[in-house]
Amino acid sequence: MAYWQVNKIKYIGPHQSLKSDLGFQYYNPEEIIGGKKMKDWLRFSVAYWHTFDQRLVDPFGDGTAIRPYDKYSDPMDQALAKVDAAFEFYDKLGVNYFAFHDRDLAPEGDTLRETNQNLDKIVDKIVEYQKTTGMKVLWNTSNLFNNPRFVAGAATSPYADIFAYSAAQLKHSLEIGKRVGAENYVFWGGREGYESLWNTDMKREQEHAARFFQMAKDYAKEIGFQAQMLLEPKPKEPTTHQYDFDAATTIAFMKEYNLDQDFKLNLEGNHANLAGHSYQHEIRVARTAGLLGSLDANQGDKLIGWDIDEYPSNLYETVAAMYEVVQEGQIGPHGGLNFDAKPRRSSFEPNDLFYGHIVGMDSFAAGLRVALKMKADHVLEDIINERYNSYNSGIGAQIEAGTVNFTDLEKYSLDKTQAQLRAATHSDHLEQIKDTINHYIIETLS
Ligand code: XLS
Ligand code: NI
Ligand code: NI
Repeated sequence: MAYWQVNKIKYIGPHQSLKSDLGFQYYNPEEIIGGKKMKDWLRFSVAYWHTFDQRLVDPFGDGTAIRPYDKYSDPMDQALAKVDAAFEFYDKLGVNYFAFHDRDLAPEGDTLRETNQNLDKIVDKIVEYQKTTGMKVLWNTSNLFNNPRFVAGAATSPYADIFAYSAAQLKHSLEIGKRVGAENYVFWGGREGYESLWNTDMKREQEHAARFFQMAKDYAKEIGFQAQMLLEPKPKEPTTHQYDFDAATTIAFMKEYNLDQDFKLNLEGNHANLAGHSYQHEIRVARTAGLLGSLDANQGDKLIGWDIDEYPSNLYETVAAMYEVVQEGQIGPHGGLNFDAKPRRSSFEPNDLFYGHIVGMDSFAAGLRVALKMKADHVLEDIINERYNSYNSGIGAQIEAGTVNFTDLEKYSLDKTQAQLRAATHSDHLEQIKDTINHYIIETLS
């Protein structure tokens, strides 16, 4: 039985008007571009939670979603039907990866033992599908934030029984990651932060979180689960302050607790905006530290300001993100673009899930095309090399080599006139750079 009333989505090339047909305008998976197939640059992943579980609720309204497995009222029957629907969806969309939380797949029982039994039954079915389809798991993770037991956090909960339960839940999630061959394992600390400092022992909570990550890494080693471990920063929401605020904060935490050898970062566009940064900034910070792992592809609405997880459509932002990826040569060692994104509440029909992924995939594919063209033409490289040119010889080279001190620099500078110093600087012509970027976007995509 077909769950989704669409044919396989194909590359149809740029269209001039609103499409009646579903198809990719910029994403051509097998096309070799910049030395690799497009699909290998981008490694798109469907997020199970948003795509198959999300009912399109908002804080003021019930879910509006119409989904093809709604007729199954028994939760386990529905969970099993969702797996069929999911694999048909991956095939029709033409993606090779998906991502999931433990709780996305199957309902909880009253004890962890019962919960694990439900989960294993669904994972059995997923593993069977993987054998026939070759579908891979970009990452899996554990939902340690929805259930009321996590009201005050999981690893950072002030209640030791909750820490213990979280560890036990995560243990099984790692075992499942191994069974499905997940390439990465993500930790998004849903409620790992505080509501108020007045009742919080911040140091103790952060030490507990670090201990939790260390134990997770040790257990993954013990069972031979080789996924790259990733921390996903987010500054706030649901808590007032999340400990993994942004890339820089999370890197400092990783270094303080010696986690930077085993963990990298999974960065999300909407989270970057909530932290007051651009997505590009977060990716640059991670790259600079050698800790770029993977990307959650979505965008926020700057006028709303919540984590609304829109499908990416802003070409300027996807160009900037892919510019960083192209400079890096890849997203991360095992990274991909996971659509941590959902349709708007008013886009409630099943096919809107395809439209959402298509605009997201096309936007990143377009971004990749533009970024590669800019790189081929050395547009920004030349500008940047020129800008730092004074460090390549003379006093600049001595500063970088560490062969001069303050006394030497005083001697060098003491009699320089203001006119000489002004002559040492140059206009950045930033407006011209932006005009050039616009030109590359329009030229490459038309
Ligand atoms: C929520 C997070 C979440 C993680 C996975 O804001 O983005 O979806 O990616 O737990
Ligand atoms: Ni995310
Ligand atoms: Ni998010």
